[in-house]
Amino acid sequence: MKLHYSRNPNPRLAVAVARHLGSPVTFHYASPFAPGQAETYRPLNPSLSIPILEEARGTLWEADAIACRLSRLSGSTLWRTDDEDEPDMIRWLSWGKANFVMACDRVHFEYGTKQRYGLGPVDPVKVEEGMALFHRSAAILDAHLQSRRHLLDSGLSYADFRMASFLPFNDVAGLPLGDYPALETWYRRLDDLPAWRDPFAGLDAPPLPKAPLAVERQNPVE
Ligand SMILES: N[C@@H](CCC(=O)N[C@@H](CS)C(=O)NCC(=O)O)C(=O)O
Repeated sequence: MKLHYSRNPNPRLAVAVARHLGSPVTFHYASPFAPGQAETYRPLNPSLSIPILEEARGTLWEADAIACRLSRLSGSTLWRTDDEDEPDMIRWLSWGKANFVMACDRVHFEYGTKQRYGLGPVDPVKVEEGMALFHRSAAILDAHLQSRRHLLDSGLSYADFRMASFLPFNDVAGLPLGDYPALETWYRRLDDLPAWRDPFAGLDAPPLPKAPLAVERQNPVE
C-alpha cells in the first residue's frame, strides 16, 4: 500500500493516522498540482488532491476514508465501529467539517495556503468570517471538553485527529486557541502523541513554502 502525501493539512492528517496505527504503508511524497504531475495523479484521484491510498484493489482518496480503511485493516478502534460510539464519532466528524475544521481551514487558507503558493492577498472579509465561525464553534468544543479528555467519552478516536487537522498550522493561521482553555488542553494532549507531533519524522518530504505574511505578523515592523 502506498500513501501519497505532502506536508499540507489533509495529507498530514492521513500520515499521522498511518503512523499512529503503525500501518504497513510506504510513504510517497507527492506534488500533484506541480507542473507535469497531473497525468500521474489523475488516474489515482480525478480531483488530484492528496492524500491518496493506493492499493492493489484500487485507490482511495479523502483523509477520512483513508483513516477508516487503515484503522479497520489494523483492527484498531481509532475509527469506532461499535453501536455506541460510531454514531458519536460521525457526529463530531460531520459537525467539525461544517464548523470548527471549516473555520480553521478558512483562516489558514488566507494566511497559509494563499501566501505559500502565491494565490493572492489575504482577504480580510474571509478572515473575519472564518474567525467568527472559529469563536462560535470553539466555544461549543470548549464546553464539551471541560469534563472530557477527548471528544468521545470512551477515549481517543479519529474524531480528535480530524477536529485538530488544521491546528498544527496555527503558527501561520494565528487562531486564538488560548481563549478556550479546555480546547487548548485537549490539543496539547493530542500533540503529546509522537505520531501527531511529528508525523513526517524520517520521511523525505521537502518543507512547505514559507507563508511570508505570517513571518511579518510574528515579527511586526514598527
Ligand atoms: N477533502 C480532502 C481534501 C484534500 C486536500 O485539500 N488536499 C490538499 C492539501 S490540504 C492538496 O491536495 N494539496 C496539494 C498538495 O499538498 O500538494 C481530504 O479530506 O482529503
